[in-house]
Amino acid sequence: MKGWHGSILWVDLSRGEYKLVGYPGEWAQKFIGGRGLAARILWEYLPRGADPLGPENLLVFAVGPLTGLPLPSSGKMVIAAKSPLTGGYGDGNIGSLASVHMRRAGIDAIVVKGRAEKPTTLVVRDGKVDFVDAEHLWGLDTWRAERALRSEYGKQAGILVIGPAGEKMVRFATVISQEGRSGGRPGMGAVMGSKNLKAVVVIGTGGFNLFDEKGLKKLGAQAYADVRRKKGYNFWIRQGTMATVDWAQENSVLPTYNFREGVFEGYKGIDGYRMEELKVTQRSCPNCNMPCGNVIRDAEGELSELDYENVAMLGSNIGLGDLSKVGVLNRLADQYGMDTISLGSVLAFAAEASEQGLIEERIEWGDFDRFAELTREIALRETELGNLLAEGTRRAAEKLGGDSMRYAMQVKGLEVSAYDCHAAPGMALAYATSPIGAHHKDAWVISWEVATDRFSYGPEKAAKVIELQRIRGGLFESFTTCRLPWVELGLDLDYYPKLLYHATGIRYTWDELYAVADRIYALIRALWIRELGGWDRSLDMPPARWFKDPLTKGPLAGSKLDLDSFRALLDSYYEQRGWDERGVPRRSTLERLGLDFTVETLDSIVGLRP
Ligand code: PTT
Ligand code: SF4
Repeated sequence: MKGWHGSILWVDLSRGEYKLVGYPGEWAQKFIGGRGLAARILWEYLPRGADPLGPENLLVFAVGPLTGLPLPSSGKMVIAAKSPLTGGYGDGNIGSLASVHMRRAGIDAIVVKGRAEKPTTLVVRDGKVDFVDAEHLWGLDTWRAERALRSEYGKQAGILVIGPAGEKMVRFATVISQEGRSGGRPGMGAVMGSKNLKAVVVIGTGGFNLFDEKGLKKLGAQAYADVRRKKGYNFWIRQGTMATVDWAQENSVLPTYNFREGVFEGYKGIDGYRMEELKVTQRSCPNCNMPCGNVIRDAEGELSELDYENVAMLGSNIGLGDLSKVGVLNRLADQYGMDTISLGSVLAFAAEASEQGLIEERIEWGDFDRFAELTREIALRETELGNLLAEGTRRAAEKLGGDSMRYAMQVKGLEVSAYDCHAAPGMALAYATSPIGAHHKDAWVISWEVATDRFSYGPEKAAKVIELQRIRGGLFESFTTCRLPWVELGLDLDYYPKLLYHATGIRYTWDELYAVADRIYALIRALWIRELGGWDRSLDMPPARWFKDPLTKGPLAGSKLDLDSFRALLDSYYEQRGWDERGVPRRSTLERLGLDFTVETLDSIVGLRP
């Protein structure tokens, strides 16, 4: 098999054992890698009903056949597990040298099970594993921990770490790399913490096992050159994803005051031009020639790497219009190792719950000092309120009761990312049907939506969401490379099947690639059904706020989603996917996609429809 190594590194932390094991070639061809491979592994080996924070949960680090190769932005990997935030399938995508090293180490996936007795660092060298004491690193923030490991294992080692939030099992703790890359929004850092796993160091020195290395290098070089020639390249280098702040304000989708509004009076203080004034340097993931890690000096004089999502959620969404202060909250999130999107959402939830008298303490919008303290309390689970918010908005609302679920901006337990949907039914559908909860990464349909008929609930919206889910959530997550060369600069998508051919020798047609993506989506849905023990279409509904509380400011004041129209849109989505009206894949769909192995289990849980 060319293009893949065909090996999974199994690590048992409870026993301190490991083994390198082959997996069926059919898995590689049918699921490609990254998210696809992770979902296939979890279906096969995750004990049904496992506690996400228990030793039986499996933590999967997976790369794909394009990862690490000399082609645009290929330094990415997927980290997946059963999520402690949602109870279903969870994953995230992180840019890290660790992904390149995994390829060179001859490993397609590392699967970690069990729980180490003491804090441990896993050191993987070309398929051999050392279990190294990490007691001296426990309690350190992600920057300090990574620096300590770097001085031990070298500047070029691949390093993934958790911070105090992961150790304390904050349900939205993430995995951090390179002091500013974060992956695994649905609590992948908490899963690492639950296993007493402080860090994973990967060092690989081998080759990539390619079908046609020369052809791949030639085409990869051409793609790199194309990226540089793109019209938007220079502005992208200046602002990266931060340009989205002004765009979101103009289109009334900038999350403001816990998604009550889509415009923010202080947006100029947090936009891409303000960022340019504060910018001190630029960083990137490995193998990338369009670096987007914009680093500013924050209000406390430290470096902070900004992205649109971070700034909108920790800026306008909590009423804070000073980018250097937003930068502090963003840096704290990176250092503690937790997701900025969920953090911004729980802080806004606290401010609104306080305004509504649901919690006693008065928390004011835009109160930077209190939000900074609260960030620490959440990360360390220090106070009653910090501990409550560390559970995420859904659990916090369940505990607070009253009307508080109205202020919990989440789907399936994962907090909504930074696009308001009062007047964007297609984007609301993208959140509602994302396979990990409300993440924008699978279908960022909103830019298309606002440029076409944004108020329509027609079937074309469901079709567009599915098309994007196929390309973004199915293919880029399984290739596994960064999707931004295509999304942001318009790199021709046809490069990818050709690159895949040079890597693997397999000529996938677009129909075959879409079938791979649909297979991955149906398998992930099957995993959710198995782990939750059933399915209900209310799990595919956006937050109630967008249906109930209309926007009061900006050109779209008065807008809100219409419930009946949205339900019809969801029906159309299910139908186009070959899922029944409950949101369960039909037996015929599972069989067509080659997922026969899920049929018996699903049938016994929900009774499959033909
Ligand atoms: C991603 C999510 C995003 S998506 C952002 S900003 W974005 C937030 N970034 C965080 C951060 O930073 N620190 C932190 N403590 N928490 C954060 N939470 C949020 O996490 C990221 C880039 C970006 S920046 C995006 S869109 C693209 N995402 C890709 C993806 O998902 N898949 C893929 N094949 N390519 C992608 N390319 C881009 O990567 P999650 P990263 Mg991220 C500091 O992890 O869990 O998927 O959530 O990985 O290396 O930081 O790169 O406007
Ligand atoms: Fe990383 Fe940005 Fe480059 Fe993508 S475009 S690989 S997120 S630096």
